Amino acid sequence: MSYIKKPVARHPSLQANSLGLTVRDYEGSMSTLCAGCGHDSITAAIVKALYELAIPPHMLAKLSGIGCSSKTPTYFVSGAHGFNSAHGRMPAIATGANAANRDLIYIGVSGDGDSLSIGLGQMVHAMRRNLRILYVIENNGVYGLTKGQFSASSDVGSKSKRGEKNTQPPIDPVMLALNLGATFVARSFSGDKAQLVPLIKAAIEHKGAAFIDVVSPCVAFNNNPESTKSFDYVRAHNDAVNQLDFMVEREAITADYAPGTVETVVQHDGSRLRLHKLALDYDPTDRISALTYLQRRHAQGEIVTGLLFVEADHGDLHHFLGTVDDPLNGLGESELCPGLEALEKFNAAHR
Ligand SMILES: Cc1ncc(C[n+]2csc(CCOP(=O)(O)OP(=O)(O)O)c2C)c(N)n1
Ligand code: SF4
Ligand SMILES: [Mg+2]
Repeated sequence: MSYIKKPVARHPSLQANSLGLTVRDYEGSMSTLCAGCGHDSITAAIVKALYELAIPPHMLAKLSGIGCSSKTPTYFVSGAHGFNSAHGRMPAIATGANAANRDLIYIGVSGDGDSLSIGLGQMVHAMRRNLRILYVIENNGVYGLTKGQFSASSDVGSKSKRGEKNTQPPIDPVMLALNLGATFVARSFSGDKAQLVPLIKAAIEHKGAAFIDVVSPCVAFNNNPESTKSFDYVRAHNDAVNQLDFMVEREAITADYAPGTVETVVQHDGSRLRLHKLALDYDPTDRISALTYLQRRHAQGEIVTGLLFVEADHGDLHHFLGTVDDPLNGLGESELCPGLEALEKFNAAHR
C-alpha cells in the first residue's frame, strides 16, 4: 500500500494561522518511507512553511516523478491538487499546468535519480525558462526506491550495499541550476529545519524557478562514511554561507543583526529576504562569484548551504511568452477563440 490515511483528531490547543487552519490541515497521508529517511524531514519542513505562509490548500499544486522522494507529496497538504507523474517527467507536467493556470503555487518534488538521469532534459528546460515553481531535489545520492543503485549524484568511491565502488563523477545540481540561469538557488540539509523552512518560504514567494537541492540521507542504502550524503558527513562539512529570514510584505522587521552582516533582498512583490551573512565574502546576488565560491569550497570537501543565488527582478516564463495576466483556464470561449477575422489579422502580422 503506498499511503495510509491519518486519523483526523486535532488537539484543541493547536494554533491557527490567518486562514484559521492548523498545522494538521497542511499534513497528508501517513508516510510509508523507512524510519529515519531524510525525505520525511523535508516533508515536515514543507508542512511548516506552508502553514506559516497561510497558503490556501486549494491554491497549491504538488507534482512529482517516481522515487521515494516523489512519493512525498502524498504526505503533505491532502487538500491540494496533485499529480504523481512518470519517472523524470515532473517538469513537463508542471510547465503545462503552469501555462494553463498561472495563479496556483507549484511545488515539484524530485529525486537525484528522477532529475539528474532520466529527467535531466526536463529539469534543465524548467530552469532556463524560469518556470515559476519551487523545485526540490531530495538528494540522497542513490536510487532509494529501486534498492540502492548509484545515481548521477553518487560520489566517486561511494560503496553500494553489495560493496561495489562508484567510479563515475557526480553531477552537482546546484552548479547546474546556476549555469542554467535559475533565479533562486539554494542548498540545505534535511536535518536542518531552522535553515530549510525559511528557504522554502522564500522560494514559494519567488516569482520564477526556485531550486533547492536538499541533501537527504537514505538510511537504507547510502548512509555510509564514503558518501557525502550521509548524516555524519554533512554535519562535519556544512559550510553555511548565510541564514535567512523571510518576511512577506506586511511583516515588520524584528530581527536584530550586527551592522555589516545583514543583506536585504527585496523581491518583486515587496517581500523581503534578510540574509544574515556568515561568510562575509559571499555575495548571493552575483552568479559568477557564487559559482567560484562553490567550486573552491567543493575542492576542499565542503558542502555549501544557504541561499546561494537570488535574482529578485527577472521575468518568468509567462513574462517571456507575453501571455495574458488571467489564467488561461479562466478565459471564456470568445477570448480563446476570437474568430476568423482575428486569426487572419494574426496570420498577416507574421507574413
Ligand atoms: C521509465 C522508468 N524507468 C525506471 C524506473 C525505475 N525507477 C523507479 S524510481 C527510480 C529511481 C529513483 O531514484 P531517485 O529519484 O533518486 O529517488 P529516491 O528513491 O532515491 O528518493 C527508478 C530507476 C521507472 N519507474 N520508470
Ligand atoms: S529506501 Fe532510502 S530513500 Fe527510500 S524510504 Fe528508505 S531511506 Fe528513504
Ligand atoms: Mg535518490
